[in-house]
Amino acid sequence: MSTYIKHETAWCPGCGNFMILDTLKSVLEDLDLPNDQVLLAAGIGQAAKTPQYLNANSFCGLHGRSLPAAQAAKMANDDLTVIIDTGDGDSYGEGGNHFLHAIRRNVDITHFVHDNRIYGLTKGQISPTTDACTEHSVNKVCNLNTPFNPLAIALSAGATFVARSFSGNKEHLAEMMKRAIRHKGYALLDILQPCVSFNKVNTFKYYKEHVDILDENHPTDDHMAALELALTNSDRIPIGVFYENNHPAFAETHSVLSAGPALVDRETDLEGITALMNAFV
Ligand SMILES: Cc1ncc(C[n+]2csc(CCOP(=O)(O)OP(=O)(O)O)c2C)c(N)n1
Ligand code: SF4
Ligand SMILES: [Mg+2]
Repeated sequence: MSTYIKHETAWCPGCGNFMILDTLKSVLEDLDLPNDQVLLAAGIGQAAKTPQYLNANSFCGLHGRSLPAAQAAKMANDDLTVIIDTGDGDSYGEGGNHFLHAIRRNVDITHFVHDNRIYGLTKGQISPTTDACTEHSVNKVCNLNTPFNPLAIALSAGATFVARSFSGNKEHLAEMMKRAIRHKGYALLDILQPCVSFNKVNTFKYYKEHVDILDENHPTDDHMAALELALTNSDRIPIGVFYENNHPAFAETHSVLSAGPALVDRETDLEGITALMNAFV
């Protein structure tokens, strides 16, 4: 029996989050990851509830602040599989600054963004990825902000794995999740997720009609090709792995982290720490 037990959820019937939760659960089982060796981190929002519905270690932090905690956990315990599973507002809005700098640091963590292009929990305010000139429940005028392009921004900041998937295609989503988790370094998977209650523009039907699976000849090692693809102004939405490289992850290049076992398994020099603390009294 699965150890990743599913609990009762508080999402609207038909929400894209259900498929993401189900897919994540089966991916963790398929990868044979023991649930005590998985950390799911999130901030606040509908998407950010996901870790609470799975039986694994979890961290729920302030809005947008799960990335630093997730990186710290991975640095302390390299045996953990660390997955940030949260929303577009949490990741690109409130957590935008952490997003940029987590990419640059390239700690071996996986970042799943449930991108419903809206603030769902707070009832439909525009998010960084809301389409330009669209109107929503509490935003009754055309959105005048230029939409944030998470894939292009991640690529420009030097992300070592960048991909997109769609919650309406379970097989594709599972494959992308597995590749992102297996990647050694920071991996971004932006997941297109309909919010049936507050985003009446980017619906299941809309995505079914606009999403294209990336051609298998797309060169995933070509940074400029990935950037060009991410910046292409078209109503077609490619999904798949845009880019991946094998640059060493943070722990491999850091002299202390690479020098021995995980920090949590090392002897603690209590006397040295006490002396250091006392120096500040
Ligand atoms: C600092 C701060 N600002 C704003 C809020 C209010 N707030 C809570 S959830 C949320 C929206 C989250 O949006 P997103 O991450 O896209 O998640 P969704 O609900 O759409 O899944 C906002 C604005 C907050 N809790 N803290
Ligand atoms: S408000 Fe939107 S994102 Fe939140 S549970 Fe309902 S459909 Fe899903
Ligand atoms: Mg959202």
